Amino acid sequence: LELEGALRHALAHGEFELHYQPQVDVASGQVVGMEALLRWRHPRLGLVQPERFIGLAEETGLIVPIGAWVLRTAALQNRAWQRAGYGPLRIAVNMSARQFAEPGLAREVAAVLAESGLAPDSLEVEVTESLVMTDAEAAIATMHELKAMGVAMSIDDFGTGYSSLSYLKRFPVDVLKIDRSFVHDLAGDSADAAMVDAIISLARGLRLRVIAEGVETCAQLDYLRDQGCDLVQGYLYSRALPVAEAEQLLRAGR
Ligand code: G
Ligand code: G
Ligand code: MN
Ligand code: NA
Repeated sequence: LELEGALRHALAHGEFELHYQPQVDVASGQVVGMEALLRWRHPRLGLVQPERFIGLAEETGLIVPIGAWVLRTAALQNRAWQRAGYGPLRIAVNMSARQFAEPGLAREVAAVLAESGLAPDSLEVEVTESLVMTDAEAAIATMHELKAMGVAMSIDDFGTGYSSLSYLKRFPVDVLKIDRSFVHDLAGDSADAAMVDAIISLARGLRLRVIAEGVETCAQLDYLRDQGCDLVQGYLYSRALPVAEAEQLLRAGR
């Protein structure tokens, strides 16, 4: 209960911030996107990671207004970066099931795009398989609404959820994000390598882009490049950065 009050207070008093993790095109080495990741700048505890509070925010429904803040903040930030000349940049935002199930979500996304002036294809919405499977028909309908607006959709943590391939065929998605658990042991575990190969060829067959998460080593990057992975995200390139540092990185890469 105390944490719930603290979360409400945080939202009302501007204690949330977004950090941005670059997504790098494997072929060109350019930063082509950023994933927005929520942080809570607590006055006493310092920077609190989302694992500590997202669960409660979901349970209490606070994730709905918090998620709305994330969406708007990320869109305005990306538009500001584009205006500053940092090139075409896509911004990826994570969504919780509760937020995605809100009846007004597509309208809210449309309003944020209108306010920010961000092109719809500069926004990517990340959902997990478990989010979609919570109420598949409703989620697929919402995905179609967003798709129709030109917003990109990705499946986060792909391969760890419970959706079947027959469902994947019905998801109007543009991107599969290979979960970092598969990337971690790429060199040492032939089963993980087989999973990664399979996801990449699946993505290619379905004409989807594929992003590998949690890329930490050159060996992992080399492997992924050889397999035809489109984008990588991970500590090898950068952790999630506060705005000023993300901007420095964009400036350096321009
Ligand atoms: O940034 P990383 O640290 O530690 O993120 C941890 C988890 O929190 C990830 O699973 C990520 O998807 C989730 N997360 C981060 N930011 C958001 C957000 O804005 N909304 C939702 N729903 N989840 C988020
Ligand atoms: O939304 P998602 O579940 O993908 O959240 C991304 C999470 O992965 C965040 O917690 C982020 O801090 C973490 N992360 C990002 N890059 C790396 C990495 O290279 N290695 C590891 N172990 N974690 C990472
Ligand atoms: Mn994510
Ligand atoms: Na993930």
